Amino acid sequence: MRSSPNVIVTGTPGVGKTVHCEQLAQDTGLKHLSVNQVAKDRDCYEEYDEERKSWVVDEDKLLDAIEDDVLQGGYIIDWHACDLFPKSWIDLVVVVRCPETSILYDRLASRHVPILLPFFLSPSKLDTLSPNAHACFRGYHEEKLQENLDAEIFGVLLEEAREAFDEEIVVELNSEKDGDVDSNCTRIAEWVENWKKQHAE
Ligand code: DAT
Repeated sequence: MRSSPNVIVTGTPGVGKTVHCEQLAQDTGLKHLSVNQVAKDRDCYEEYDEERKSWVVDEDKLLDAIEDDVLQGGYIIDWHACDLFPKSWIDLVVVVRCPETSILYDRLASRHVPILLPFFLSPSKLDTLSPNAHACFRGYHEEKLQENLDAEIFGVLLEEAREAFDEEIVVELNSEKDGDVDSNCTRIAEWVENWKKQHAE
């Protein structure tokens, strides 16, 4: 029985998961678990998907890597997917949203192209590419960006969360303007405190 809750913060890339997790970790003392980072550190990749130009995470390996820690409680899990985590591990699922797609577009467009490229292609190498190869990567970047905007418009991550977890533990919070992160984190921190009180022996 854990004495601190586990919270997932999920949502489309660019909605603000990381800024929420970092602030929440400060506000609540829960630990920020970036799944991206764990997958890199613990080599939890299955294969390279040529079409999507990204590495596919080996979910079983990833769950094995974090299970012992997460079962202790007190983690904020930061990832764009949530349906791989067993229901029994999770106490709250926060789906961060950015319904105003022009805001999300600007955030994603301002991300440097190499972030979306295989990580063996460093920014310095990108500068040495021919104009054609550069344009090809930019085209990929645009396609990926549009894919993310569509996912946000259709609420794909919210739907996934509602299918994977009981609806009472799934909350949707907007992160569009300055001040949203603070107010969302205040709400979640209050929820964490209440959870702890209710689960104190
Ligand atoms: P994610 O982890 O979901 O990919 P992020 O936390 O890196 O997203 O945030 C993407 C960018 O958007 C980053 O520059 C911070 C900014 N951002 C997110 N929410 C915001 C808000 N409510 N007000 C202003 N900027 C915000």
